[in-house]
Amino acid sequence: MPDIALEDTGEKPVTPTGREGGGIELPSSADLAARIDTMLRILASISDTAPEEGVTRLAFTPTERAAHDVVAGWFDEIGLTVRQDVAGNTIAEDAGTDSLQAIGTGSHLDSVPRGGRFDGIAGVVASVAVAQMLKEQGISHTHPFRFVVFAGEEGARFGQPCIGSKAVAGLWQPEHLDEVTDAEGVSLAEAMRLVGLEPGRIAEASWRDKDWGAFVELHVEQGAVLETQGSLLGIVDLISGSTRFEIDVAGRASHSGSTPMSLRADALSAAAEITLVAEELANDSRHRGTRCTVGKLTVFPGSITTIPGRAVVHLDVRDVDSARQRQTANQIVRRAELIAERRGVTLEVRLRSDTSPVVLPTWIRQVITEACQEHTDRWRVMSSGASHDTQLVNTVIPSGLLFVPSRGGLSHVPEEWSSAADIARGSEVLLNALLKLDAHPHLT
Ligand code: HGY
Ligand code: MN
Ligand code: MN
Repeated sequence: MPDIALEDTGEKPVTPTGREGGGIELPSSADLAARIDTMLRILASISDTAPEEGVTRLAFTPTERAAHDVVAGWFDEIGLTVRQDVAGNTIAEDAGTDSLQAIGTGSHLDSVPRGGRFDGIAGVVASVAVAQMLKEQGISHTHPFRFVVFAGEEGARFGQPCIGSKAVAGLWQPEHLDEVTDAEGVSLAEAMRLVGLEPGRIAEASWRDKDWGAFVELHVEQGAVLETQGSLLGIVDLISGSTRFEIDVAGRASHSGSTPMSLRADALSAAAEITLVAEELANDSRHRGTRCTVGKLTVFPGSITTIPGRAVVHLDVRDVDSARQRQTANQIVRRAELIAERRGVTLEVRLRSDTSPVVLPTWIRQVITEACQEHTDRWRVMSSGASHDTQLVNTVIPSGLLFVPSRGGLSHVPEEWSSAADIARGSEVLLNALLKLDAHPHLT
């Protein structure tokens, strides 16, 4: 294989914050679960909300970058070379004995507002644990192993999920980064610049398939299938797609006392009907696998004695079927137009993001299955209702996704919880899967 030189892709070595003195030391090589628990606690403490309110570490905020710096410091301490790309992804490399395509693993550190301590974080901590086990056990591998912390996976702030992994997939045009804004009107490009990144060079973050051979992410399930089925590990065959859009309803604000019901154009009542239509469509028996959610409804002016003149419905349509996902979104819009006509309000529909469901490559899934089987027979193949960085990475290199159980199936809430023992088991299976990929005929 020719030497694969990593050209100057705008990546810069990361000098982990405050390693001299102020750094957060990598937990000692106590037993794996204890080590994982310590790392989880350290990362959970890096948040813009108090612990009892859950973790808030939004995309492209200084808080997200601080978490990246801590993990970069851990990889540095293990002896890996650590880089940050122009999109804010942190990439650590454990060189292989040969110059071959890299095998990667990793996940994300950003969260939803008041979210959990495990979504994304478990996969990052597992990748640190794998890097540590490789070093401690002196395990050599022919392919370079790369450990990735993706930036901005959650769509909560900008309505765009998987921002960093979309960059490695080469799917961003720099001008789009100016068009995407958060609720305060801050553009994604501006937010990236404010934390020292270079959005104008986003194309340089894209991965080339001659540099990368395979990728496997460990993630908490964020659902209750594993727990209710008594399984310990989930091997994902399909990741749901998501279409996220806003329906901005304009009615007529007026006095809540002196305006007769017959003369109203109540934007919130129309928005409420639209919300129930979304739920009705998803509950239709032909929609097994469709999930519609209005997680955010913004009402203006928001005063108890004023009829709402404007209401913005934020919709998230998820599906395992690509065509049905888009059809459902279109059906919601069509029904909303009929509601608007009847109620004398107007609509503006804004698409925020649209990601297709993806079937993950069977040969990677087979490798993960074999790795699971060597640890336990309590594994199952399953689909993912949540979206993941793997969905985007898989557009450029063959990828796989391994789940560990979520207690009560809760996620995106402070009550989100997975056991360090389950994550430790997942980390050992992940290490096993990476080593199997290292010897796989598809990657020699
Ligand atoms: O929203 C999701 O599906 C994921 O947790 N980012
Ligand atoms: Mn996630
Ligand atoms: Mn999430």
